[in-house]
Amino acid sequence: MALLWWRKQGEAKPAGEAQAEPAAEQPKAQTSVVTPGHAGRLAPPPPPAERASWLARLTTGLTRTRGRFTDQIRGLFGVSQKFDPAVLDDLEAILLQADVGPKATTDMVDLLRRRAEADPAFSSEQALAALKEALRERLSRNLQPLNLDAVPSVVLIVGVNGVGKTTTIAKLARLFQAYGKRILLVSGDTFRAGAIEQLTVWSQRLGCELVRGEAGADPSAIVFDGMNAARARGCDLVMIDTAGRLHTQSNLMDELGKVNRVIKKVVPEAPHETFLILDATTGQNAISQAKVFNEMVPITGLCLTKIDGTAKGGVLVALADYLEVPIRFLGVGEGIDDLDNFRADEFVEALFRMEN
Ligand SMILES: Nc1nc2c(ncn2[C@@H]2O[C@H](COP(=O)(O)OP(=O)(O)O)[C@@H](O)[C@H]2O)c(=O)[nH]1
Ligand SMILES: [Mg+2]
Repeated sequence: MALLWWRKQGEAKPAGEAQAEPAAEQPKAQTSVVTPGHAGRLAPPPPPAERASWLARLTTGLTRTRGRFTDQIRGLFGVSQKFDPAVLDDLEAILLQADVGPKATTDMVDLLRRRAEADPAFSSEQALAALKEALRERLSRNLQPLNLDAVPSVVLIVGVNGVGKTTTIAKLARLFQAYGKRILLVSGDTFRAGAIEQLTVWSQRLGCELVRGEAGADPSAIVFDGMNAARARGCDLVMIDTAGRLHTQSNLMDELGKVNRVIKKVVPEAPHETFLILDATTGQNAISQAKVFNEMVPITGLCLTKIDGTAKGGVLVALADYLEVPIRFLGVGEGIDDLDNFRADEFVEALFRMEN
């Protein structure tokens, strides 16, 4: 299978404009490069073609959403062979409960009503197929190839506290390693005690290089050193962890802007991708988080974590509707292999699967 998420050769995005940096922002920090050890290292990642168990994991991860969403929909459409428009009120309630959002809900209910009006023989089976198709279409709206062909490519990871940023970095590193990428991690979360150690442990287990600094240090200084180290060492991919922050914490939000500018100082067209990590259990609130973060750093993709912990997997539809960035990756558990690319058709298939 083609690498869905590498931008194809010759499709390079126009480089972003580099911003002039005031001298006062020239960062300095005590950083260290930690090279990977061997003790306790994970076995090499399986080649992508062998990650076939993903559909099963995704299906299991969506169990709670299926319980509240898919099974109820199936119930509605299973009553009679001929589609009965009377079920549309219930369908509307189910879609809203699953956090699909008012826009997609209205559109999909209207679509089924029109189809039923136009065709007296419109069946429940056809209605279910039309609903699945509408979901697929909405979910794949913003899809575009990943912009990670440059060497080094830089991925900035942002999001509020506890959504799974650091864990997602580890999972992504594992996934990219399977494609043969040499990865350097940068511990830009100097705010929360234990964050540096958490990333250090992952870097050792994965066998990735790591640039880290002291707790409380200026994150942009560490990022600056990390960017230079990646260039000097010929790494393919730099992934930058950041502290969790809320939109109310204006100093931390400003810090994110500064980190972004420092990245550009070393590689003007970077970060090539900025992923906002969203906890799927947050539901509709994820949309406002995305809007706020996007004002500080342009978000290029979304990673949804904790799909396994939510009955509101429908929020992906709302995210695809209200935001113009693609959903990139899904996390379905705490394990290192519990993450993969988001693919709309696969997601809908897993959502409507009868059994695991
Ligand atoms: N169930 C589940 N837990 C997750 C997932 N991703 C992350 N977590 C857990 O969420 C918690 C916070 O993760 P962490 O990466 O430290 O969040 P951060 O503060 O954003 O860096 C940890 O206990 C993770 O194991 C996921 O996809 N599913
Ligand atoms: Mg973290």
